[in-house]
Amino acid sequence: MTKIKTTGADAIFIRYAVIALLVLVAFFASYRFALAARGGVGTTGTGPVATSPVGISDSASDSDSPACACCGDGSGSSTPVEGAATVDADGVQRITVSTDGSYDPNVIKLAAGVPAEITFKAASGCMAQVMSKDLGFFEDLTSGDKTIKLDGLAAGTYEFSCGMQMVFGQIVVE
Ligand SMILES: [Cu+2]
Repeated sequence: MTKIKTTGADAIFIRYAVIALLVLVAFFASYRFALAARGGVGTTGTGPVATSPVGISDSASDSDSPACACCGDGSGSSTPVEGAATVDADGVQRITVSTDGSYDPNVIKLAAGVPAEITFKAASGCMAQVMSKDLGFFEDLTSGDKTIKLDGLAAGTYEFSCGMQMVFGQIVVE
């Protein structure tokens, strides 16, 4: 009788061990699937190429947001803020642009044909550099305010942005 009892107990033990093993296998399978779906680990053969770009762009945007709030919110906070330069007694039109998260103003109005000086306030992080391919400048703002000196411009719209080209502004010459 004792022998039968022990074999019965063994059978139950094996049954539970098999169930536990199946649960573990199912758990790891779903865990791996979740990782692959997120593109975190490209261990599954089917889609490492397809999933990794998603993973990279996800992690890039995730790491960008805390590093520079301007880039994360840049698209949302880029509502046009107009500001016109004032022509000083020396015949130069001047305007100062603040760089706190976005350019303020981000639509800079200049008079055509009048020398201009645009001063960008000191900035760090996302806004650390200001650049314009249209006007051919690239300035570092980490050491302090920088003044861009421009000859009288022809009428038109000139784009500028942060060094990463994520936060934008326009110089509208009329
Ligand atoms: Cu930026």
